[in-house]
Amino acid sequence: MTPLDMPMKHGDAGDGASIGQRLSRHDGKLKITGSADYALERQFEHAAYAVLVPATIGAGRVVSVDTAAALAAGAILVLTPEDDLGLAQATTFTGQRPEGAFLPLPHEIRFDGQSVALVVAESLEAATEAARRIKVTYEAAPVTASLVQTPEDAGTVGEQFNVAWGDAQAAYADAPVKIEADYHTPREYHAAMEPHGLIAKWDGDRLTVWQPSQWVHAMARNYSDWFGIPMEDVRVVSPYVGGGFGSKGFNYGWEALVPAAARRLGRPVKLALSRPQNFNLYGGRASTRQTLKLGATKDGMLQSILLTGASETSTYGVWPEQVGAATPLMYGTPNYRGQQRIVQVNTVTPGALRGPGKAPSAFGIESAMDELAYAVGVDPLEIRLRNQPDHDRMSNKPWSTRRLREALTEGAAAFGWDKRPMAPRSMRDGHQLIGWGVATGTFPVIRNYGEAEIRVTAEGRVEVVSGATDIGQGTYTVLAQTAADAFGVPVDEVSVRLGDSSLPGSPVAGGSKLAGVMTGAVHKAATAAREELIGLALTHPDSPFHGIEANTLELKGGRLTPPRADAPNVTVAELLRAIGRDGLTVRRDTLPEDMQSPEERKRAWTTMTTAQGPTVGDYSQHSWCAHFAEVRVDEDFGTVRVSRIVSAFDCGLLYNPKLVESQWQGGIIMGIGMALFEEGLVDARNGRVVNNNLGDYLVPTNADVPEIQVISVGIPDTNASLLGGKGVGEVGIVGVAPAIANAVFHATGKRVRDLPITLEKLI
Ligand code: MCN
Ligand code: MOS
Repeated sequence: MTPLDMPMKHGDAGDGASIGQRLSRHDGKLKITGSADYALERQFEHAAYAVLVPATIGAGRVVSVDTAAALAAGAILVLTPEDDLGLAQATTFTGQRPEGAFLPLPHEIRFDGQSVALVVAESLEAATEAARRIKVTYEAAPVTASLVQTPEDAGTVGEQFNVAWGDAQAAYADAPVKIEADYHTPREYHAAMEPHGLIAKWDGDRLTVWQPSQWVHAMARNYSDWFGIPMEDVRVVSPYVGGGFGSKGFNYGWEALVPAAARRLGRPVKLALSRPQNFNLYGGRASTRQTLKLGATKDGMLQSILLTGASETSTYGVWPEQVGAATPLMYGTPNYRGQQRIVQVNTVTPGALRGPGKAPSAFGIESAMDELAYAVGVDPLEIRLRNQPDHDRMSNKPWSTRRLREALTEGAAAFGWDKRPMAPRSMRDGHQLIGWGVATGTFPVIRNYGEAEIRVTAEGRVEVVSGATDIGQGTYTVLAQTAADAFGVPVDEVSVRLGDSSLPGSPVAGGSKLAGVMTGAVHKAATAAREELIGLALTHPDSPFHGIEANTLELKGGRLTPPRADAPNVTVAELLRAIGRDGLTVRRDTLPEDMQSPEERKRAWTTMTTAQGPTVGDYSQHSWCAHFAEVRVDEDFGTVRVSRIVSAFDCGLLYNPKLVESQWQGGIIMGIGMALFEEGLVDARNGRVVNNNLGDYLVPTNADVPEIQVISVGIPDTNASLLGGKGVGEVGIVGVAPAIANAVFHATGKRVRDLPITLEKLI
């Protein structure tokens, strides 16, 4: 079934109140029943199958690749560093296009697992076997395996995100109470169920790519740049995605090999990464270290925060995992200084993973605040309430909405925080030590532009058409709700088509902004369609409303009615039939007047240069949350179980509370993973990620996840988005790990500053 055939199955009356309803996810049933057509599951006649051959050294050079045995074993094509693929560099998300040729199979090896060849055969099995027979000769070089190995002052590629106000060093020196601690977070991975990969098919000089994607437009531009063909001749299709979590937003270099092979062979080629390759052919969250110094008065009022951080990146790309992303926003300190270095190691370039920067940042500051609470003997909830800032000191702007105080108090009430004894090790149940912890989190509101088309069919149904993607977070569903309200039909009458770069423009489903951006664009297009229809109804000579004395009509529940009761009352379909129209198509975008040129439009839909940060405009805009966690720690074995979580959020207006709760819970579950399980283990000899599979890289399973109660304390914030919603997708993970670490301290008296909290750190 295609998205167009799938109506939303819900019974609101189309009276303008679909937004705010708890509709189930449009793609839910399709995914559960196996009828969602994932990009990588498309079948093509004469398709060939590709496998990537990984480097077995962590740094050095490929001297030669012997392909004879692979070709003898059935490979129909092998691409190696010797092949000139004739590719050009692609525009990056910053809008820059580097000069020169693009080499997806460079001789230089920068990390273990880097692709050294692509092997294509008639089946996946044949390609896998042939790939095994590729013999690569290397010249190995010394490896810098990870941040842990690197001295504090080595390999820095730039100090970034330096933030300062007041005189933090002097204030720290003068502070009566001082806290200083180091925090560390390891490499973490997206671990989406659906692997990365693509199917490429050429029709003459036109390329179609089926690929799981958070951003089809940017990927289409990327292929057009690499292959030197117009963007109109590239189509990227991604109707359903089995999880991305930040990893499917941009192209990776090895992806260029698949269309290149398809062109050489003159047939479709498919590549799906193996699970281990999903750990090293694109980057997860960079490992981070941070030293925090907090200076405070004896009653726990912050005087100074000093942050020095470092995160790892590759030797060929810079990904800054901003350990100071949340730190300056959380508390009202009069003095602040934050600095960060980026250190090069032999890894694939790290990337965005749900809550990038904010998640490790919150682990630092929210653990340190707990340490301060114990140093001054003030309850951890109370010390947070005392230090709430009245405005954003970094930008010197007022908060648009910041209901973190409400999140803290309402979350605490639902959790029963007032019964918490202050002393560690004061609650137990047999052999289990029980602890309660609190921590807060934030995520910026990012704004951008979008485009949408509304098609009204002869039957009076409404189709929403956009190239935006639904990666599981609910785009199909909230856009149907938005169109239903703005146009005036029941949501069952709306269908949504997404995930195709030939459709109207959209920014990335990333940065927790797509819902705010695209509900705005769909609202605009659907409102325009409604006005156009009403205009036709009033002016068309064959309309039943022609000549009535009214300057407008109501469109509600799919029916057009004039203000006067005795006048005609017709359905959208009846009107269209009367005036001899078989439908109506209206396309709108939210780009300003001066950004309407073809170049500006391309820039808007394919780069991040039009995204606006949280302090563009008069306010500082963010989503906020407070997490309360209960843990049970086995006194003998040190095993930690999270037994209860209550979290309260300010994300503004919720377009669909059911989906929002699911987003928050999903983020919280990933936070449990961050706290207790997830850690990419790197072999110090060669930089190899050794637990590169879902058996050894642990993520929370159902048995690890307790009941999670989520509460909304938000109010509509129309500075943040047209309908008043703030970002939802990522804020849930931010602050969960420190809430759990703080609960572990409360249970055991042991402060773990090095994630994940595994049993050997507690015994
Ligand atoms: N929503 C809402 N009301 C709001 C805001 C959002 O009802 N005020 C709901 C909608 O259902 C919307 C969803 O929350 O579809 C997420 O909206 P938003 O916060 O705008 O985030 P995006 O649409 O930009 O989605 C991306 C975001 C990110 S950045 C990551 S990472 C992440 C996340 O979403 N990856 C996910 N959630 C994910 N969920 C799933 N299932 N899979 C992923 O890969
Ligand atoms: Mo989300 S990490 O911004 O895709």
